[in-house]
Amino acid sequence: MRNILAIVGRPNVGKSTLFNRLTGSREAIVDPTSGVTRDRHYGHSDWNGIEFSVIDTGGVMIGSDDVFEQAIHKQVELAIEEADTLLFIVDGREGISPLDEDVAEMIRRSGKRSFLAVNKIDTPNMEHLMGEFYALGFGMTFPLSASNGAGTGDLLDAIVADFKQVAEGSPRRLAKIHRGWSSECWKIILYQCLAWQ
Ligand SMILES: Nc1nc2c(ncn2[C@@H]2O[C@H](COP(=O)(O)OP(=O)(O)OP(=O)(O)O)[C@@H](O)[C@H]2O)c(=O)[nH]1
Ligand SMILES: [Mg+2]
Repeated sequence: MRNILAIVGRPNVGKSTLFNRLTGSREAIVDPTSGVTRDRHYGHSDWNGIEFSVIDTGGVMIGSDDVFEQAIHKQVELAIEEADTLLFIVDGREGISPLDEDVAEMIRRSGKRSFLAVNKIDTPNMEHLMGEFYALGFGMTFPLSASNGAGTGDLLDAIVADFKQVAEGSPRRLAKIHRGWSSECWKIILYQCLAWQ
């Protein structure tokens, strides 16, 4: 089973806030200063009984001369490689920035299943702010408040729809062992049949 979700976006849009909400932790540092998250951050979450891994990434600054920003960019590329689904976060209150367009392009190039969440939509009367973000060309676009949790249900329903469910009561390790066993098992039976003939 893979089920790996990477949260990506430019700095300060609320990636770590969402990561903490999904993983039920305070592991990722949330701060109003940009560029706080530098390394990839791994956590575990589940929604409606479907388990998945979450990767929090640093805010992407494309084409920057700053060595730290270049390092963060590398980390994000690695997270995109590792994940099978990408969650692109933008800041609904600030509108589309050129950096958002760069990140959108990076995600498109990856060819991976992706979702766009317009964050900081804390109240229903802010939903009109969503409008301009459809121009980024993501079919699956959701309003979100990572701070108060609004919108996370619909977003997660869509994200886990393609994730594989681990059978109830069977730990992931068991599922892996079982999968390994079955092919080995068939090989042994085949060899024994051949030996007996
Ligand atoms: N109003 C509002 N503020 C939010 C929301 N989500 C995050 N914030 C605030 O936005 C700021 C940045 O949040 P982070 O979660 O650190 O953002 P990030 O994308 O991880 O930032 P970097 O790690 O620097 O890339 C913090 O001050 C958060 O409290 C939200 O849904 N609504
Ligand atoms: Mg962060």
